[in-house]
Amino acid sequence: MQVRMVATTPFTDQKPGTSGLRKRVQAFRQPHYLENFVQSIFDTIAAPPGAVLVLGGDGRYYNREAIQVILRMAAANGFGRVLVGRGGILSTPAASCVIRKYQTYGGIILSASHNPGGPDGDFGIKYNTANGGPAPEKITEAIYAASKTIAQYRIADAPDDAPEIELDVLGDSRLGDMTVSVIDQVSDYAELMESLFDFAAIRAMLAQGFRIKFDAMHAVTGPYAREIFVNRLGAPADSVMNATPLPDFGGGHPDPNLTYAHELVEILYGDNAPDFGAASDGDGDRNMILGRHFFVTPSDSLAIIAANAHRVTGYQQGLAGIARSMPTSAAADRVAAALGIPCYETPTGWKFFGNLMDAGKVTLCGEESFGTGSDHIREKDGLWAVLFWLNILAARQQSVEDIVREHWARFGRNVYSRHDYEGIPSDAANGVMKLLHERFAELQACPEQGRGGAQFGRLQVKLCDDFSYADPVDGSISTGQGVRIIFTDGSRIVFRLSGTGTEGATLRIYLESYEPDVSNHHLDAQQALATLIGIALEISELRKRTGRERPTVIT
Ligand code: G16
Repeated sequence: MQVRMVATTPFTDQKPGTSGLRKRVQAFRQPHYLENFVQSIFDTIAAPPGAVLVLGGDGRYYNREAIQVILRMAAANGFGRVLVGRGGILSTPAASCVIRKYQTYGGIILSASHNPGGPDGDFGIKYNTANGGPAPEKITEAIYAASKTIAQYRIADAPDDAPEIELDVLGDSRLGDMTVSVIDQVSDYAELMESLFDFAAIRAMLAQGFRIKFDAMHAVTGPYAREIFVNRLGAPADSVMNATPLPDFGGGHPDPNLTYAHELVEILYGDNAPDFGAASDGDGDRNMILGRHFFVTPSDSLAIIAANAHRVTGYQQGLAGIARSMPTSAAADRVAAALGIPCYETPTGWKFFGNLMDAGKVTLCGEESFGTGSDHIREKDGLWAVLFWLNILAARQQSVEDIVREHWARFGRNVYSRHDYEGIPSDAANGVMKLLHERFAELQACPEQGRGGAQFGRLQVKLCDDFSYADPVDGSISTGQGVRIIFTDGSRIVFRLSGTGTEGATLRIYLESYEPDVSNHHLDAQQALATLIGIALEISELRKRTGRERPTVIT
């Protein structure tokens, strides 16, 4: 094997965002762009010679080419073995599962998650550590620092007789001193799921005529969903829709929410709707849960999963604690309080949950951005959440809607919505965030001047800040994680700029109020939150500054 040292110059824009480096495919296709970032990862993690790496992606456009490059770079950088999902495919949760099961040094996951794919779409790359989870900020910052000073990268030349490494046939092949092991991308993950949930009870429920529809959105979960729902649980084949992964996701936007998963939503809200619907995203870590004519917000889903965990095989020993990202509603906090377990509030990004899970402080984690998971792996897990719900449904023999309404009746309802303004000019978005910071003083109470917090009708501001987090395990501090405006009755508005977009800026507004009164639980969230929505628009001058009249996506 011939190893080449290739001279290169740094790119200035390789700063990982909320979840790895995400850019347009064209950006990754620039000469040296991918190689620079991969070498920056390898230089940062300094794996010992012979270390084992996991490699796979969500199958989006450019996945295969990138895998060929990364394999040759891994060989040149002294890795002993790389476990690659067949066809270069591994869902994000499956990659986490494989890293943990085979105790590898870490893994590289190729995905831009829910962002559209194709030649004009997005690509992404992230590094996961030996615990199976996304690299924490201190590592992603070090990777970024390395990318700013990189001068060369190492890559093995492909042999003339085998320019492409075979990815479609299970088994081992050699690349210089390194072994490339192509593994089944589904089986380890499916086995793990079977160990956590009562498959017999779910199978019996399906056999009795309980109908499900899972939308794989032409993304990575198709083969996983077929194996689990159809082959192992006996659901009819048409229970899984859009099950063939496509490099451009069929031209769709593989984000499981009410806007982008509209095909599924129409089925679940139509005549003769199935009992249960769910969807997952590009790389299989997100989930959306639907009942017949009913949508479960991700924040409620986390709370309901927590409140029902004792009914589910793998969680009967109890929960150590729960963690949720700051913008996620406090519904889970109420369940944690009732269970007498701690609830942690972290910044947005699954990477912040890793330490808590590794330290045994939490069992369940969740985010409003359609992410739910547990300490079975270190990524959020779309199919896991779907199976958790199916296990609860099999145990309770009630409809999704009845389970949610009973939950609200017991704990009260944290009415919740998120409004996204996508693709707005960065200057306008930054201007809104700056204005909000400038308004902290006028919005907050000032006891010296004998002034209370600003009053908006019956709502009075109690606190405004930019959220910061001190990790209780390693003490690291993360600042600037979202502007919070909290009112005296516990209602709140959060403003945040997304860290996963690739075009302009996406401004997210998170809205939450608490409604203990059952007679108001039937209200539509937008109706119930109308006052808060008005306040958010007024304080931020969002319409004036962005020229947008309404959000791009409401969830
Ligand atoms: C990623 C992160 C999540 C985060 C989400 C949205 O999800 O893993 O933790 O909540 O992005 O982040 P933002 O609001 O910054 O866009 P995924 O599914 O894209 O990997």
